Parts: sequence; structure tokens; C-alpha cells
Amino acid sequence: MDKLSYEKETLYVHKGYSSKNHQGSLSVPLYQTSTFAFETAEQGARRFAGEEEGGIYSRLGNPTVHVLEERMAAMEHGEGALAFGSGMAAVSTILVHLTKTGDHILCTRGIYGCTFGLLNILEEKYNITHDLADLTTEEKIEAAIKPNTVCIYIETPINPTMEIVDIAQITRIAIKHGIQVVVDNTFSSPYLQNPLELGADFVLHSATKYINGHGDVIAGILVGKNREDINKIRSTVQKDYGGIISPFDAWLLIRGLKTLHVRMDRHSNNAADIFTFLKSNPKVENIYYPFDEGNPQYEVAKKQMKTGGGLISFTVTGGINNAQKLMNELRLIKIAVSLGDAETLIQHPSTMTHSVVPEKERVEMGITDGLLRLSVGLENSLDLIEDLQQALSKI
Ligand code: LCS
Repeated sequence: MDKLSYEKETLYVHKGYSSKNHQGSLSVPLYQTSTFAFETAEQGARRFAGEEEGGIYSRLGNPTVHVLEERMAAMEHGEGALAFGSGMAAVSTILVHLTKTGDHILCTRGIYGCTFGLLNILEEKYNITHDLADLTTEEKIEAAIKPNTVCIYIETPINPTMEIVDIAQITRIAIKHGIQVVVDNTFSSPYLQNPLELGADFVLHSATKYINGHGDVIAGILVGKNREDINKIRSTVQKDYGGIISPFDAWLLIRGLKTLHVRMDRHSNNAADIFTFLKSNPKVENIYYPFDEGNPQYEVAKKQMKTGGGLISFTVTGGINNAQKLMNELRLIKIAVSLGDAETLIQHPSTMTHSVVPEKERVEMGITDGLLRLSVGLENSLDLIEDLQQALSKI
């Protein structure tokens, strides 16, 4: 890449790699190796001392993984990135990095079920407490911050309620209090939303989802505003907790990223079509979609997201029984957790992704027993609507 700056779609395809240094290989080479041979004992010593660039051992760094990290840092406008073996490894690494015993983490009122589980482990084992709070207005954010709050951890849109929080508003208040902000950007992908641009300190992804896009990898990404923070985490929590990605999975993510923008446009258009269909169906009671003009956070969603994304949550008349019946009647749409794949997936959060959250907290998060979450895929939206229509007609 010769020019100093390129448009983001160009970076998704090229950033961090030059075929000139790799015998002309157009595809990024896969360095499927656990370790790197040194030419001499002295060279090994220099590499360990950080005096010479080069491979040591793939838990500490790998050239294929490095391309993925460079590309993700550019996509999220950060100075550095780290790749992990799962989204949860990225979540746990940043929370362990930012906290110590006695600290407090403030979260959005909804979060992914396993992030909720992790927060409880941190509280039970290390007395790192947390609150889940409504962070939709300045007054509410200020009221939720405690003297020992060191981190505000947000999802937006929130999984699975699709609630939106204003990232810029939260970061403005956090900066005033000297608190770090971490945004889980899984639901939007870097193509739709860039939290670091809005003042966040870290952004993370379950790369299992849109980043990969093909439903065949579990992975995570953490991007930092500052290179020093990322280098510090690389040489401490990531290295010593060890939740790193495999080179092959990094290679698959590099391949997935090349089509991220094309896929996200299609996911978003399909979801917009399905939203219009579901909104007018009498059996659909409530619908949650960021670009619904009736959504109280619509203006915020418009401000910080490029499109409404590919996810829609909804409830149907008849509660959990009809919700499960609807799922069972679908012919094309698959019943599966995860999201961001080419295939359209439907899941039932209260018995699946968020079943680990106790009922009281689940209801406070807005996850009712009748709620369904649809991850709209890349099929033709007419086929998806037909499938939903025939299933809805049977409940
Ligand atoms: N953050 C969010 C917002 C997620 O949705 C998930 C997984 C994670 C983090 C964890 O990522 P993983 O370790 O699975 O790569 N969400 C899932 C979901 O909604 N259905 O299945 C998994």
C-alpha cells in the first residue's frame, strides 16, 4: 500500500500485508507453526530481550495473526489490536487488565450471558463488583458511577434486546471521571460503528460473528486506542492467561474480513426488509430493531451506526409456547445460537444464550420468555419473509 490513507473498504482487503515480502503470494501465507527456530543462541537471547524483531513462539506472536491484528486495528481506528481464541477470551483479558480487587465495573443493563457469568466470577473470587444499569441519560450515567468505578463496559446494540446507548455521551462522562470505556462492538462490526472514534478506550468483538461471517471459527479481537496499552496486555494478561487464536483461525478471519462491507450491506438490507414485514404482522407483538423510527433511541442509533445492522428481536402473541412453535415451524431459517453468518438463524434467549442469567436479572434486562432473536443472513429476503410468513400463519 503506497498511499498514506485509503478508504476503509480498501483497508479491509489490503491493510498490513504486502505480497512483495512473501514471494508474490496474493493470499496472506499461513504460518501454521508453534515455534520459530533461531539461527544462533545469541539471536534467541536478543529476541527474548526485545532487541530484535522476529518470531519466538506463537503464543507471543505469529506473522499470520499479526496481519489480522494490523487489519483490525485499522478498521477500528485504533493503534493496536490483539486476536484471541474466543470473544470471551477478549472480554476476560480486558477486564482482568483493567481491574484489581475492590474495583467496580459499570455495565449496560443488558450484556451477553457469558459476560454476565464472567462478572459474577470476578465478584465472587476477587471482590471486583459490578452493576448493570440504565445508561441512556446523562443523569442516570452520573448516578450509576461509584467512587471505585474503574471501567464502563457497554454493548450497543445490546444482545438481545437491541437497546442502544449513546457511546459519545458515555465516553464524555467517563473521561471527566478518569474511567476507561470498553465497547463490545460485536453486533455492529467495524463497518457500521467505530467506538474508538467516539472516545472509547477499547473496543472488542466476538470475531466468531460478522468478522468471520462464515460460521466456522470461534475467535475474539480487542482493539486499543493506544499502542502502549495493547503492547502491555500482549506481554502480560494475553501471554500469561494464554487465550490466543490459532494461526489457521486468524487466516480464516483475514479471508472473512475481505468481504465484511459487502456482507454487512446485504445483512442490513435483508434485515430492513424483514423488519418491515414483521412490523405489520398482527401476530408480532413487539419488535426491537435499531432503525425503527418508533424506537426511543432511534436518533442515537442513526448518529452512531451506518445502518440498522442484521439483527432483529421480537415477541409474538401467545408467549413462550408460540415463540417455540414458531421456531419449530420454520423450514429455511435455522434454529441456532451465534449470529452474523450467511445463514439466517433464530434463537430463544431466555432458554439459550441468556439462560445462565437468573430470571430476576433477565427480566430486568428486558429478556422476556417470549423474546426471539433473528440474525438475518445473506439469502434472498423474499425467501426469508415467505418462511416467516408460513410459520407465523401456524401459531
Ligand atoms: N459478546 C457478544 C455481544 C456476544 O454476542 C458473544 C457471543 C460474545 C461476546 C462471546 O463471544 P464468543 O466467545 O462466543 O466468540 N454471543 C453468542 C450469541 O449471541 N449466540 O451464541 C454466542
